Amino acid sequence: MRGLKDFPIEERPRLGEQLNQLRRLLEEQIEERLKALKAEKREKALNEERADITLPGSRWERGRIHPLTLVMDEIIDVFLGMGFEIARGPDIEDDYHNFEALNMPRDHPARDMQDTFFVARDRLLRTHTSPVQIRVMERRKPPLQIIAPGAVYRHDDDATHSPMFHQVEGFMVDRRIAFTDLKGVLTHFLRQIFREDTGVRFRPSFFPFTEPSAEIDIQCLLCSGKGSTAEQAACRVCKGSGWLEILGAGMIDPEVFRFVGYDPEKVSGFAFGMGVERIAMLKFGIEDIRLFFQNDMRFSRQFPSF
Ligand code: 2U9
Repeated sequence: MRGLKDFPIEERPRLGEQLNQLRRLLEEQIEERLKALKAEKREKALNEERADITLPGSRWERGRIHPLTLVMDEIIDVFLGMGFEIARGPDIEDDYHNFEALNMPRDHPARDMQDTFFVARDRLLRTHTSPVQIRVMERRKPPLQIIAPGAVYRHDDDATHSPMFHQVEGFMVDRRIAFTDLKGVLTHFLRQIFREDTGVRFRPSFFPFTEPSAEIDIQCLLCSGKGSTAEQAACRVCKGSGWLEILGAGMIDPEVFRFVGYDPEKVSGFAFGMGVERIAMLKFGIEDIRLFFQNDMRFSRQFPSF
């Protein structure tokens, strides 16, 4: 078309007409081919991309109850069965309720055992749930049977220590509560949580807030107290001793009663504490505490769902 001007003027109308015809022809053919290609594509899609509406839908994996929740609930159930009440308190505590009222004065070496996260001069992440029980005693009079479950925080981090972990502590306070009450309640508890015939051992120990104090062991869950396996190797779980430390406990120190305004000549009581992660690890054979907090479904899937 552009070259038309190079031809003599009288020939231009005829040439123009022919060119126009040629253009129409090309346009028609391109249009036709385009239609054919589109039809072909649609035909192919209809054949190949057929949806199978009989296939089952994809499912969301069902969630699980966290193993720590399972164990925590089991522990709580046993104490509710013996008439204990549940008490809760703040995760951020003051120095007085976390330490001083529990017979751990400022700058006393007793505090070394609980490496503490301070959030302000007088505010800290509670290192145990004992302050919950101090707060209950400040408000109420005996008789009291309380458990205090919850998260606690210590500056510790390895395969068996996590900077955040869970405790269940508890106490019983009334007139004439004796060490035999402690033994009876905790032996019953352990035989409900582990086996009815579990061997239980009380060893003398020390805590700033109890006197006398004890650590309580159960017979090893793997070797049943024998300390070794069939191949005569030292048991992997109890390292050959036959026993597993599972609880701390004792008679509440008279000093603690004075702090909350109770007369230690009139009331007595026992208290105990346990780490929930430790119990769950022993119960389920978990070797690294960090698995509880990684939220990996390959771990979670292994525990019973509801
Ligand atoms: C009050 C008075 C006394 C709570 C107790 C323990 C012994 C104990 C440890 C177990 C493993 C902490 O998680 S752990 O590291 N606990 O050994 N706890 S007696 O005594 C109390 C509590 C409250 C008012």
